[in-house]
Amino acid sequence: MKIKRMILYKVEIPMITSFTTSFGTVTEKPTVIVKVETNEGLVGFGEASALPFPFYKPETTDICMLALKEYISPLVLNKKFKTIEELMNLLKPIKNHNFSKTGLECAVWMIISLKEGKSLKELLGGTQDKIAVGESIGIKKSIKETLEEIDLRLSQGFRRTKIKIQPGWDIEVVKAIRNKFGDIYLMVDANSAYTLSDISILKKLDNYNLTMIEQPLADDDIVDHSTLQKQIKTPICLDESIHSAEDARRAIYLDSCKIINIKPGRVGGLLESKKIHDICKENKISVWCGGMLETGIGRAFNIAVASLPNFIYPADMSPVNFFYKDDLVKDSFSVDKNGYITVPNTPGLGFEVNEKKIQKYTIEKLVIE
Ligand code: OSB
Ligand code: MG
Repeated sequence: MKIKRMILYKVEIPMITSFTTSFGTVTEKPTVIVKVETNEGLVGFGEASALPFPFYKPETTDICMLALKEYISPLVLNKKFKTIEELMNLLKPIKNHNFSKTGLECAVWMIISLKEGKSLKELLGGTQDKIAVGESIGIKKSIKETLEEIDLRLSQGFRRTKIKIQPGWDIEVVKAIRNKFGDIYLMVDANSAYTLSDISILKKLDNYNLTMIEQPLADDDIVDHSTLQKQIKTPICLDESIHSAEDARRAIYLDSCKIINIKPGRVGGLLESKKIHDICKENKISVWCGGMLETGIGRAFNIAVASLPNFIYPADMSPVNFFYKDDLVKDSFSVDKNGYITVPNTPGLGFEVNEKKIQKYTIEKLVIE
């Protein structure tokens, strides 16, 4: 097949609530929707779910627009390819830009899924019919507010509680959660807020029986994560540090983590996600699916990935309407009363893309042919 045309939509759906982590507060979350049209008349959509600022990863929403237009599209437009492997080989000269690549790659997965009449789950080799879900709870104004949100989510059936931490918002809040809710399934995500000099805080956290601590140290520091993992019993989960299966191999080699958070956007797509999944499985490292506050389009691909067998821990996959006033698919997924999402079995995205909504929330559009 050949890609005849790509349309990039920078879309911004108003948020219901802001989301605060150690790296900053997301109050607006523009995203890039990539529409791909092939010479055979097939159409697919993907999402490049970077943040609007470079505080999580350097690639931002605007950088995705630029990279897709200037660097990615010239390498793929009107070029022949049969498989995702061949598509990604065309993109090999481009370093990083994983969110941008994911936007395109996912749109092509959708097209192949439609063409072959197989669901994304089937194409990927997914084995799980449903995905366990936990909410990722941002840093709040008060401990009281945090406890209230946890209470609500537990009553709604969510399988796991993840809270964001940073120096000054860590031991006390974890302690308050344990005091109120006892031995619930609890984990924390630091988004790189600590260094090895904070070892005394990290050792204190170690006493609270957390399922894992996500990305305590810098995103380029699997060496220090290895040093830290030797000193604490809580499993370290890497998020920001892992951009590829090669990164996963090195982190496993150094014993820098016991768990990996796989986000298709961060690692450059579903194919790379599967490679990370596979190398982790071989090495008895369990994985789970993270999120980038995607719309229903991006989340649909995450759901497909999370159906692979080694996705053991609940996913960061709270419904789109937790964050946004609207969505870009018609009947988005929901979380049932036991905290599970059912994985679609239909070809394509598994959810109907609402192009009217894409147009409604578009703030910038580029047609590339
Ligand atoms: O570290 O997992 C993270 C959102 C934006 C950037 C980084 C992270 C997150 C989340 C939200 O935790 C997860 C979600 O999409 O629900
Ligand atoms: Mg994280």
